[in-house]
Amino acid sequence: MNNTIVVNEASPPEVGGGIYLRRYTRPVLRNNIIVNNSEGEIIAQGSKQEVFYNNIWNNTPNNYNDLVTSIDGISVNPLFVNPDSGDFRLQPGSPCIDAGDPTSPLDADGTIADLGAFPTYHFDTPCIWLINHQLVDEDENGRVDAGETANLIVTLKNTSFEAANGTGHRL
Ligand SMILES: [Ca+2]
Ligand SMILES: [Ca+2]
Repeated sequence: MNNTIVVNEASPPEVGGGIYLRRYTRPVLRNNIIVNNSEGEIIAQGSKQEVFYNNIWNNTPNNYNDLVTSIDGISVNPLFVNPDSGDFRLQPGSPCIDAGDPTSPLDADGTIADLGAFPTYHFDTPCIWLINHQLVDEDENGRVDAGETANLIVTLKNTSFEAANGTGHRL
C-alpha cells in the first residue's frame, strides 16, 4: 500500500516492469501510484488480486495484463512536483490527493489517504508537524522518578512546499 512506482524497466522478454504478480498469490494493491513503467505495468498470472484505489497510468505497452479481479482506480497524470529530479511529491491539485481508499488510515492532516508514498497535506501556509517525540529519563527506566530530570526530544517536519519562517505556524 502507498507505493510510488515510476520508470522501472523490464527487458524483453521479461514482463512486469511495474509489478509482476505470480500465480496463486493474492496481493492487495491499494493506494499506489504506478506510472511510466515499461514492458507491462501489472502482470498477473491467474491469481486473485485486489486492485483498488490506484493511479495506474502511462505504462507501456499497457497498464494491465491478465488481471482477474475488477479494477477500481484512476489513470491520469499524477502531477508530481519534479519527477525529472526525483521529486515525486504531489503538486497541490494532484488528482492523487485524497484519492485513496476511504477506509485506509487517514493522512496526518486528517484527510483521506493520498495515493503514493508522499502525501500532500491540505494547508495553504507552511505547517510544521510533530512527527515523533520521546521522553528520555536519566536512568532510562521509562519513568521520571522523583527528583529526576528528563529530556523531551521532539522531531518536527515542515510538510509544506514553502519555508516556515517566523511565528504563527501550526503544530
Ligand atoms: Ca489526504
Ligand atoms: Ca527514571
